[in-house]
Amino acid sequence: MTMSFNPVRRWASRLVMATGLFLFAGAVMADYAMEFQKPVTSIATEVLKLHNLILVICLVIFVVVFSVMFYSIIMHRKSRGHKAAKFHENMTVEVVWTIIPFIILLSMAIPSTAVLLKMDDDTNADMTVKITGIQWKWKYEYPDHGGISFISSLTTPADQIGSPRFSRAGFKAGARKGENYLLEVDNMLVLPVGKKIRFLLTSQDVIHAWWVPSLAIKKDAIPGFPNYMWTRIDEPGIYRGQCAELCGKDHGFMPIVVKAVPEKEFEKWVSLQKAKQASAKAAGSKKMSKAQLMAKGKQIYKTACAGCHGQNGEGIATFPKLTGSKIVAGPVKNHIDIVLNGKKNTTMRAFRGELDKADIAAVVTYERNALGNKTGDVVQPTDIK
Ligand code: HEC
Ligand SMILES: [Cu+2]
Repeated sequence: MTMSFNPVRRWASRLVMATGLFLFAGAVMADYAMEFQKPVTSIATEVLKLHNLILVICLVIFVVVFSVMFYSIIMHRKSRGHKAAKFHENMTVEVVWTIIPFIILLSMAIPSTAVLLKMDDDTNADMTVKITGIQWKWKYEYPDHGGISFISSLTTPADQIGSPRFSRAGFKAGARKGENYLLEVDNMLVLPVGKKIRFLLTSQDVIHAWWVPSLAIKKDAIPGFPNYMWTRIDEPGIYRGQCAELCGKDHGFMPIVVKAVPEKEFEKWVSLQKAKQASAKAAGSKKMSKAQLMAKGKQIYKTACAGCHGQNGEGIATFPKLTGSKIVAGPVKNHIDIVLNGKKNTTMRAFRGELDKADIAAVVTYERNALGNKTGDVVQPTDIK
């Protein structure tokens, strides 16, 4: 076999390879859909159109500027005998290169401002939903619907997340990743279609951002400061998004899932939620068996506590382990107190607003009788003050 060192042939073969790779990449990318997510609100459609318009304007500028530049460089080069012109203060040129960019900017600014104004107009809403960012989950409240309120947290099993490079204590690597890997939650934000929904957005700890691409809304959730945005969803469906502001260790683990349903279905969901809320309240005054408390407690521990204290109570990084903890082994009163009220100036926050009495009783019972602890104590919802 002879090797060709002819530079022309070498470059030609490189070009063929690059073209092949490019075509191959195109075929692969077809699976990943290069386009934006399908817009399902009028605003999202307008945002997409605006994006396309500005992309085309930029492309035209690119082609025109580079064509003139390359034409001039090649056709008017020195070796052809051309000499650089020397002139100063050419009025015509200066007027032209001021006016053209001005017109281009206007052609972008006018449609952009129109869309921005529409996005900003949250008046005349049919209902309000309050969204609170919490490290690392979302809380949703429906003040217009009997104050329904719930927490929405990630449900992707830990074993899918574990990997040798990204090892989290207690996670086993290697499980096959599901279709909605890291974009699945226990409680979806259920919304009616065709209604103008106003969102009031804030945070309990650090800055988060609520973002669902197919609704084209994204805004910061800032502690101590309310932000507003709105949407009107046209098509029933499930739309997924994520926190879009780096908010700490589990920033990538606080997805958003919106379920848009017809109004009738929404009303049904509302009454179901109200009934659930009422029965949870009633559970606060009922006794539960130890097995019930342990099962409920385990589930709450996994979603609300394991992110810091570890799947098996071993603690993660600077977060303390609960296995053999003095508070867990000590008086029940102090244990309940730290879960209810948190500890000032630490990331151990008050769970008072997030968990109800039965939840707190269950998680405290669980921590005292699992995770390597064995106090034998059973805490009842009625013990939570
Ligand atoms: C964001 C991280 C985080 C989460 C989530 C969290 N904790 Fe904590 N927790 C801490 C930190 C930090 C401390 C240590 C506070 C201190 O300095 O005393 C702590 C301390 C505790 C203690 C006392 C441990 C000891 O020995 O001092 C208990 C009990 C406890 N947490 C229970 C819970 C329960 C129950 C949950 C879930 C409902 C939970 N924690 C969720 C961060 C967290
Ligand atoms: Cu966040």
